[in-house]
Amino acid sequence: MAAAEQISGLTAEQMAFFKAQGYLLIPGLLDVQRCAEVRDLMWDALPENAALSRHDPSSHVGPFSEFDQDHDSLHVREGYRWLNRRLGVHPAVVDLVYGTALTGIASQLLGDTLREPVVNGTPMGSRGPAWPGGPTDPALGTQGARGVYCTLPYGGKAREPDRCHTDGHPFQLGVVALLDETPSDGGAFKVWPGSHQRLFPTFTLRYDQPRIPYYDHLPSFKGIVHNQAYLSAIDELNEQPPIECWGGAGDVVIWHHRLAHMAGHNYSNVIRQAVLGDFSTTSLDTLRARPPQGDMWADWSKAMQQSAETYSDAFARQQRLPGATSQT
Ligand SMILES: O=C(O)CCC(=O)C(=O)O
Ligand SMILES: [Fe+2]
Repeated sequence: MAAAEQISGLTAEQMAFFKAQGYLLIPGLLDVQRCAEVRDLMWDALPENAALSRHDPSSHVGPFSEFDQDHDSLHVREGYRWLNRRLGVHPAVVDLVYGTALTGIASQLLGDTLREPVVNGTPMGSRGPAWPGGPTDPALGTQGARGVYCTLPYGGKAREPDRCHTDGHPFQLGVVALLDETPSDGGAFKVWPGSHQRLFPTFTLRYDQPRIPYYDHLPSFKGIVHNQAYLSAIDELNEQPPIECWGGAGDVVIWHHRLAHMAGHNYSNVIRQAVLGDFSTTSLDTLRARPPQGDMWADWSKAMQQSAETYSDAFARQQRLPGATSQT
């Protein structure tokens, strides 16, 4: 992709593809030096006596040993996952996600005032999990990116099927930026193309989700409630192959908030290192509980609303879409 094309944001074809498929791979968007800086920060944040050691690749294979594991929601080291959410508000990470390149693209797609990050503000996970033993809510108190999310190599672990999900918190546009070389089958983010169109109308609320309280003595329902239409759609999507967002440092995938996705399984021998972040507009405060009926792009920019969702076969192939044929 020519650098000149990126200066003023996305091309009409990139926007069309995003609209139709719910994701867009943007290779080489971010500064590789910044990526290297964030990799250093990740290693520097480990305790000095950790068994996981940067210069000993044999120590990179998961799961975390009992000695190294930590359930601190700001710096998780559990199983194969190493999530440093504290770094989500570090100036270098905020610069990667909310620097001019991605902010320009988010403005072009969302067409409204973006919520601004707070450098050195409150990171995701500051208020602990969403419910006892549950996941951490990416929106609760978060003033920066979600953080640096790593997946250790699985080593001899048996292969597992791919299983998709959608995120339970309100936002509009997701970003996953690779910090280092991530081979295919190496834990890259995976997306189910077109699933945003299938899933969007199954939600009760346009950006949010009904929540149910967690009670110890009534453990069958925890936090989020999904309806049958959504659950059936997820079952169907799980039968379809995802697109794998492998690549190198500085490569980015942007994705629609209702796109089905997963953290890939890491069958490589290198750690998957990525920054995850969300974009939202200030109008999300009023939009989030509206119903999902009508034009699903009504809240997006005029250019997105008008996009005809057409792109070439060659472009679809660059985006790794199997059996690519142009949509009309
Ligand atoms: O780490 C990843 O690639 C994805 C993680 C994810 O989907 C999530 O935390 O909701
Ligand atoms: Fe997710």
